[in-house]
Amino acid sequence: MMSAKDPTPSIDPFSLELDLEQGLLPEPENRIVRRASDMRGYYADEAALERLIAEAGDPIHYEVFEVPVPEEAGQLMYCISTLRPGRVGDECFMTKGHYHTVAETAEIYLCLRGEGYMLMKTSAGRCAWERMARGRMVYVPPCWAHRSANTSDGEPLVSFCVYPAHAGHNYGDIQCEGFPRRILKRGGEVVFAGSASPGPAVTS
Ligand code: S6P
Ligand code: ZN
Repeated sequence: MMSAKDPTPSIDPFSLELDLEQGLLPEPENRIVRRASDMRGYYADEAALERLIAEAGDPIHYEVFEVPVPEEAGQLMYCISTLRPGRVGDECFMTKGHYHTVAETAEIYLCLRGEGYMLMKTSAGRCAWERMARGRMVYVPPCWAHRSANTSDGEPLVSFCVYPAHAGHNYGDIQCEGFPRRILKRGGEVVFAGSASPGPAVTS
């Protein structure tokens, strides 16, 4: 553990080569997998999700690949997040979304592949979204919950994410509140629909 008195870092410098075309992290130590069945309660069309689980063999929704660093203040965690394309009803495949447990921690997403949006909200009811596409970076400020959605018709949405290693993930609040908007695709167009899930009204 680093401290001001003992600045000895707990890991040594290192480097690695990312496959920026495919969006691959070499030799990840952790692979977090979220399947359709892990997403119960998140989509508006619950019946469509159940059909997807039953008829498509509970497909993978998204994966997170990590080579973890110590979860201590001062370190930067990094990972690759890969969100598959697809719809539940007309709602685009999305991540669960979370606040950071240490709310005052920001995050950077650098999109490597695909297209989509980063949907963000504060507990005070502000809502925002930013477009994700190869080469675009999204800055998620402290205290903003964040969820990504894949709006493409066949390509994964792949991002390289960096955030303070002690940030932690708070999923419970989003499970209760949802987001004020849902990202749909109708007739080939992306639609930001008001959400029927409980939660604060959109104020911006
Ligand atoms: C971590 C960062 C991402 C997400 C990933 C999956 O702080 O924001 O790595 O973990 O995109 O999303 P979620 O909401 O299921 O953690
Ligand atoms: Zn995060």
